[in-house]
Amino acid sequence: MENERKLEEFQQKIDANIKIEPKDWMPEKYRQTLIRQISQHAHSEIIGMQPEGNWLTRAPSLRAKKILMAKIQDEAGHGLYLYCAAETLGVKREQFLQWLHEGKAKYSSVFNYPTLTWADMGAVGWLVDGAAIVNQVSLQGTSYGPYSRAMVKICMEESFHQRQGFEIMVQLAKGTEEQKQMAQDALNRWWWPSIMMFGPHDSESAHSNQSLKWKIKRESNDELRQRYINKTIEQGHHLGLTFPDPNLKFNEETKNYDYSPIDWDEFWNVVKGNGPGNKLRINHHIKAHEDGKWVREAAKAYSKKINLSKKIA
Ligand code: FAQ
Repeated sequence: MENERKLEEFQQKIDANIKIEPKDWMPEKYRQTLIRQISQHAHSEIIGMQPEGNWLTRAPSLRAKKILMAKIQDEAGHGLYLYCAAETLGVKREQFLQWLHEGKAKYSSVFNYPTLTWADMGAVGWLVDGAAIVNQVSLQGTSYGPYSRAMVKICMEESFHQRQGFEIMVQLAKGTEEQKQMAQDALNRWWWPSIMMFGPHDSESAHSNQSLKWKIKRESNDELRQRYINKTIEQGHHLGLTFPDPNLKFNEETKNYDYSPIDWDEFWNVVKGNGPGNKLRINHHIKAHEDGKWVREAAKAYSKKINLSKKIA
């Protein structure tokens, strides 16, 4: 009875758009869903640094290198905000990383594809960050306070990232025939993976109904995917590039672009760990984590020393 009353009050708060804060009562499933989603999101930001890090030493100019470095650094910051938000739910960072390394925690499927040319830096910024923004702008209104506030800060930086990518695409699309081909090839390879980022169709989405009711998610996977497609097609036309989908067509009735069926076999194959880069990404993360052990130990020892000297003073 007591629990039912609490659940009812909780739902009333959600319906009234009152944010849930870490010390508030929340249903255990709400807490678990947030732990899963926010930590997956954090892992995506950190693993997402790898495909772009691949091109840092080969950027075509000092300007391009500085901008790419700043962008990648921002992604590390996003990961940190999100791990902090997830930690408010009572799980320690070390645990999140252990789940990632053991393959128990997911990260976005899109980061398992390779970045083969410099044009991929354009396509990742334009398409992957572009898709991430559509999702994250919506998540600014999520019901959990710490997640919502992290999203506001992240969105400001993501819009700069998307422009960084689009600028590279503009330069290549307006360049030589060979450069235009590079841009087209990158669009061909990144288009479908970026569409898959939004997850399975609503009818197949295991968590959507409950997450929408609790306003953890504010819009469904398909609604967000369609918004991303509509806005990105216009940008692609501006570049003079074509999308790798013969069925892409504006539908006068729905005012949306229709698109071909998504290859869900490919999506699930990547999600289950068999994409082109899954093993590489995780092994690299494990190695970086092990290599950084001495830094974490030194930081801990230093903070202990500071606390001790504060006590003495
Ligand atoms: N990849 O029931 P749903 C970025 C899983 S950040 C892998 O629909 P949900 C910045 C899902 O976990 C990009 N797995 O799930 C950047 C679930 O499995 P589970 C990351 C996926 O949670 C740019 C199962 O499928 N953004 O890019 C994917 O309600 C450039 C059933 O799915 C976020 O994480 C996928 N794409 O909705 C950084 C945003 N999709 O956990 C560097 C926050 C679904 O039960 C460079 N997350 N799955 O085993 C969300 O909005 C949601 O979690 C969704 C999925 C929409 C991703």
